[in-house]
Amino acid sequence: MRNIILCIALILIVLLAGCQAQQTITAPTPVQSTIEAGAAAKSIEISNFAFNPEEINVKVGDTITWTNMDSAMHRLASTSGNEIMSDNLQKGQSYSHKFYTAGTFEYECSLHPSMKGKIIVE
Ligand SMILES: [Cu+2]
Repeated sequence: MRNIILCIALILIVLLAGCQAQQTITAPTPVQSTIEAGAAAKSIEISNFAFNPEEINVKVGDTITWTNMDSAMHRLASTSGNEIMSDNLQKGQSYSHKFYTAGTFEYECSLHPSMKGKIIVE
């Protein structure tokens, strides 16, 4: 009698565990949502003292994130105006900027002015 109760208990545990496992597998994966419809996030890598890509086309409302992959520090600055202006970026640090107006925005690294980049916002 005791064995039967143990058996039933074991079967119940296995069944419950099975149910939970199935729930985990069939749980819907969340759909990645953007805060604003149509707005995109673009990224530019700063590596080997260059912006990669050096020139990029984006749409109004897009956000660009620069990430410094160099051991050297970099600092972004518009070459005219002040649309793009970051703090000093250490290795692994990022700077993001959202573009609200169309136009061509040229920038450089103010610590290494030979590093040039261009953002074309359409
Ligand atoms: Cu630099």
